[in-house]
Amino acid sequence: MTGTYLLDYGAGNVRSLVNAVKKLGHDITFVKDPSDILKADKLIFPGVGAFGSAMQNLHSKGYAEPLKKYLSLNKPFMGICVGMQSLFEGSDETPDVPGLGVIPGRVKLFDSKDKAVPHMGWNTVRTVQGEERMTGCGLEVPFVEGSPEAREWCLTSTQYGGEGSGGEVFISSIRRGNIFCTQFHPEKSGFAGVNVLKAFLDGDAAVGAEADAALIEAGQVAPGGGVSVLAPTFVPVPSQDQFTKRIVACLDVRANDQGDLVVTKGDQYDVREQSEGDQQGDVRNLGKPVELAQRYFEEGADEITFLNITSFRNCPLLDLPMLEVLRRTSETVFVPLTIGGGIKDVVDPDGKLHPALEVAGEYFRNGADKVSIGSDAVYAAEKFYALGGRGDGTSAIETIAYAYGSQAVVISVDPKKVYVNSPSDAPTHHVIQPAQPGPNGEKYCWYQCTVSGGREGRDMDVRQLVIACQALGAGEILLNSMDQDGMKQGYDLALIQDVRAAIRIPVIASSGAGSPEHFVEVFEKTGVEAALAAGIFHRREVPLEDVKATCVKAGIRIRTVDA
Ligand code: 1PR
Repeated sequence: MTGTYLLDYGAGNVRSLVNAVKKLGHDITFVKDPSDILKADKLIFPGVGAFGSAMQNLHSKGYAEPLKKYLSLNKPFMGICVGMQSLFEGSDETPDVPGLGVIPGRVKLFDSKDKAVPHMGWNTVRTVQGEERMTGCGLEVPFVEGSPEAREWCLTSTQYGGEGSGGEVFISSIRRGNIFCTQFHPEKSGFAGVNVLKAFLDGDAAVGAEADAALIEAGQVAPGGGVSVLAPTFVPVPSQDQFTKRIVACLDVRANDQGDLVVTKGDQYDVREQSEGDQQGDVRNLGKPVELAQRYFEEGADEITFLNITSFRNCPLLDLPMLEVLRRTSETVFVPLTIGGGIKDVVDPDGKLHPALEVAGEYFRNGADKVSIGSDAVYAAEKFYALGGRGDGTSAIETIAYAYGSQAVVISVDPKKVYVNSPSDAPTHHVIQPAQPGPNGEKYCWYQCTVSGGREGRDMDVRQLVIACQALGAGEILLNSMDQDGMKQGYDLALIQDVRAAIRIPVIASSGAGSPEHFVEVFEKTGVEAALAAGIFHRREVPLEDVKATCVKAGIRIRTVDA
């Protein structure tokens, strides 16, 4: 059968792409056999995950040679993220695994000296003539260093980091003949990104002109993943860093006492209504997960996070409600989706054990772009220190990062303040001076990590946790605060500053937002890459648009909503 084919090797979230293609009124057939590749009129290769595992899969499934043949015939091809990177000669992400070698040059990791790496977020692409065409949002972006011949492939470039030594310019899209690739994921880049995809699908055989036009139209677009591409010498015009701060909407999800899946929200993690006497209050019900996610997408959320907050119970692999939430959300929401809660080894009722990697894979295949690990990250960090500061390759962080890339692994941290009179009262922990003294006048505190949704404190401080998680391969930290959660008094700036300074991976500030000014404050005072809120959005107390407008007014670079 001819038509448009999707080259999927079984890793990562291709559901969102298929949903976007269908929404645009096109059919798409999955490549099931190597011979399908040459039958395609148009081929989309949405590489997801890490470079090494992508290449290994291409070879083991027998797709590499037919793909090279297809490309040599100059048939319409769209590569996305790792689908673009695989065309190069190799990647620093997995240095010993060669790429297809169609494009000269290698994919290199960003330098993290002056900026958070991976590149997670929205950014702007410029044509080589210097026009700004759109904002691309990276789930993660590495960069490609090219030879002079690779210059001919570069369609757009993007700068990450400031001027001078810290700024790096990478290739954000390429085109040559009918080969068109984007480092970002158009299906995760809002409506503008979907239009880029439309241009490829609607165009006739020569895809280039249509895709170029869509890039010009796009205005603002979104995320890429992987390790991105660069050669600063390609860029004939001065570039400018347009990387934006992200606003994340978070949905804490659980079944209420009637068994309906609802978005709930706690104060300091207590999600039940106040009640009289011994009676347990009802679980707060703030709406339906899919509907709320849709609303936040339309209002301009840069990412949406779902947390299954009753995951401390053992959930069988097919935790159907959350999978269904993802499946349905990814039909209409085209920004990155994160799912957290229960990313750990799970045991089915029949006793069958499923490793965390398998659990995560199930979520990725159902529409998640990232998974967020809470309790299991604390246990992995404990093991890391017990082994003298190294992993043994078996933790959820390590296995998922290896298969899907570090950009797909978020660590959700649930810290609680422990006040002390003097640093010597907590000799094994990193102690700071909080803005306000403790209830008994204590001048110091440390932040204790908890597991099981804050139910159990562990002998580990936040700094120890995030350093270990970064070393194990995590790509981002979602930093909650049990003390600030739901209080609407602003983020815990001392905690966030401390974590931001300790690691180089991106940090999402969470817990306590009560006004648009709190977002400005956390961006200005801590330098975090993203800020998350829940309660104020669910209760419509602060519209997302107001948050963005206030940030823009304060001179903070923010993605404006695309139409
Ligand atoms: O341990 O890997 O199974 O993950 C469990 C996940 O569920 C963790 O990410 C943990 O943070 C989350 N969780 C568990 N119990 C609760 C609870 O509230 N009872 N939610 C919970 C944590 C915190 C934030 C919240 C922000 C912003 N929620 O995600 O959305 O604090 O709120 P605000 O803007 O209203 O202040 P595992």
